[in-house]
Amino acid sequence: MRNIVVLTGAGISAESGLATFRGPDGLWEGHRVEDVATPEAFARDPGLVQQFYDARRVRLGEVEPNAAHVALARLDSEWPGELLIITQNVDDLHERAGAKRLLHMHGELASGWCLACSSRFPWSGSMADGAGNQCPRCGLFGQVRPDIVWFGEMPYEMDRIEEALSHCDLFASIGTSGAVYPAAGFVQTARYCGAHTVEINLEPSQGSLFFDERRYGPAGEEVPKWVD
Ligand code: BV8
Repeated sequence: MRNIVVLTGAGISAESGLATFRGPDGLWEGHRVEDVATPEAFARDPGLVQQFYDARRVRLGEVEPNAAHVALARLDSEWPGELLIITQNVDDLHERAGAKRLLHMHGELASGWCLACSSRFPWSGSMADGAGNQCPRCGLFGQVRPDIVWFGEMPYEMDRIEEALSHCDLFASIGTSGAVYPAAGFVQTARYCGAHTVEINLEPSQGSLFFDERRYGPAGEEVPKWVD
C-alpha cells in the first residue's frame, strides 16, 4: 500500500458533538439539508440560509476534534507514501487535529465568498447580520455568502480528486452515509482502479456492497484501531 485516499463525512465529527445530516439529529429547525443547502433556498430566503450556517459556525467554536481526527492527522504526518484526506465536511476539525494533506470538496464554514467581487476569505462571524456582512475586499455589504458547495453546485477540486483516486492503492471511507454524489461514487472509481476499499461507519452505508472490508462502530474507536 503506497497511495492512500481517505473520504470523510459528518459521522467522523459526530463524537465531537456536531450533528450529522441524516441521522436522528439530522434536521435543523425542521429543515432537511437538501432544502436549505441550495442556491434556490438562498435566493428565496437568504436570511434563513445564513442563519443555518451562522448557527453551525457558532457551534463549531464550541467543539473539539475527536480521536478519529487525531488518528488521521497522525497517519498524515507519518505516512511516507501519497495520502489525501478528502472531506465532505465543512467543519475545521481535521485541520485543528493537525491534518495537512486535506481537501474540503464541499467548502468550509470558516470561509466567505463575495458574490460581488468573487473573492474568498476567512470568515468567523455572522453573515445573517446585514451590518456585519461586509466584504473585506470590495467593501460591499450583504454580498457575502457561505463558501460552501450547495446541492446543484460543482464540488471543489474534482480534477485533483479524480487524479488521486486513479492511482490510489487504498481507499477508506469514514463516517458517511453514501447518500450524496459525486462523493458516494468515489469508492467505485477507486475499486475500478484497483484499490483495496474499506468502509468505517456506525452502520452499513448506501454503498457498503462496494467495499472489500467493513468496520462498524464509532469512528472515535474504529479509526485509531485502523490507523494502528
Ligand atoms: C453536483 C454542504 C453537479 C452543505 C453538501 C439524483 C441521484 C443522484 C444524484 C443526484 C440526484 N439529484 C441530484 C443529485 C446530485 C446531488 C446529490 O447527490 N443529491 C443527493 C441528495 C441525491 N449532488 C450535488 O448536487 C453535488 N453537486 O452534483 O453538481 C454539477 C455538475 C456540473 C456543474 C455543476 C454542478 C453537490 C453535493 C454537495 C452538497 N453539499 N454539503 C452543508 O454541509 O451544509 S452535502 C451534505 O451531505 C454534507 O456536506 C455531507 O457531507 C453530505 C453527505 O452527508 P454525510 O457526510 O454522509 O452525512 P450523513 O448524515 O448523511 O451520514 C453520516 C453517516 O455517519 C451515517 O452513515 C452514520 O451512520 C454515520 N455516523 C454517525 N455517527 C457516527 C457515524 N459513523 C462513525 N462514527 C460515528 N460516531
